[in-house]
Amino acid sequence: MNHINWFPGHMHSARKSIKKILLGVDVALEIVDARAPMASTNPLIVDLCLLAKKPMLKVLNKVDLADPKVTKWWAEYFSEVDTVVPLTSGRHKKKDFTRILNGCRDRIGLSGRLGRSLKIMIVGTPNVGKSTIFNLLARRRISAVADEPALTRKQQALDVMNGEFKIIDTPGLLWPKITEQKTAFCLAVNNGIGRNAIYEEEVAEFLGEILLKHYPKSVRSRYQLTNTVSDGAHLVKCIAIAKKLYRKGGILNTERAADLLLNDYRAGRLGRISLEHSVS
Ligand SMILES: Nc1nc2c(ncn2[C@@H]2O[C@H](COP(=O)(O)OP(=O)(O)OP(=O)(O)O)[C@@H](O)[C@H]2O)c(=O)[nH]1
Ligand SMILES: [Mg+2]
Repeated sequence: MNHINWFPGHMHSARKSIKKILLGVDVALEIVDARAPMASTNPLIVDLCLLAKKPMLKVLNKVDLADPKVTKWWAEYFSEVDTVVPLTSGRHKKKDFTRILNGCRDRIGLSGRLGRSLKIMIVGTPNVGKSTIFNLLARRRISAVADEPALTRKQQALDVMNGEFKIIDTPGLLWPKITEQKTAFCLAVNNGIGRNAIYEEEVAEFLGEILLKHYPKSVRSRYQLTNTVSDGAHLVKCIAIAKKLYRKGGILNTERAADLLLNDYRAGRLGRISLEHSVS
């Protein structure tokens, strides 16, 4: 696989406006996907925050889909290098609202803030749940939410709790050349890269490798596999056979099997799964 270059036009303007808006906010609330928190950390955003000297607060989102033991490990890891608010539920209960707000207040310290609103900018890679968190903080559905990358195309701001704080939702941002193969695949498995940018079957094979290594029981029972499965590509073939997915002429339809595997994973039908289990 060559490097991935999925940096649509709106991301160029998003990068420029994020850089500008950052100057006027108190804290950047960085949303990452708990299933792949390293891959979904955007180095471009980290650099912009460093440049603007703005504190960041990392939220591990979608924890309901991630492996709880692995999420606990990541939360501890990040709390040593960053300030993290690991959400305990993907359903975003009321306590997540309070936890995020308190996290932001703690991150910047309350001194000097009294009498004016706290400005929070929500940032992150595509499809990690930024607009969902925006709506959670807004306590109503304002921003459109869907399981597809680059849904939000423009930033939008809202005053909440009689102006006590202001939240800004921003479009998902990637960086121009994703050279690290594992990063690109993790983003793609989690539906964070446009489908035309990366070969779907390779993405499913990458997921297959992780499933066979860390969650073999889940995948074997889901597709009722009894034979030995050697690798990700073989897994996709076995799924095609198990689900009787054939093209005309009796050729195995591995494309549909790849799609099935990815959709089952994304919907949580394979259980709670993490893609990244360590830093490297
Ligand atoms: N299971 C689960 N799904 C979530 C969670 N947070 C968000 N989602 C879903 O993830 C998908 C993407 O959510 P959005 O809030 O649109 O993500 P976004 O980061 O704003 O996406 P872009 O604007 O495209 O960059 C939607 O289908 C949400 O319902 C969560 O904690 N758990
Ligand atoms: Mg959005």
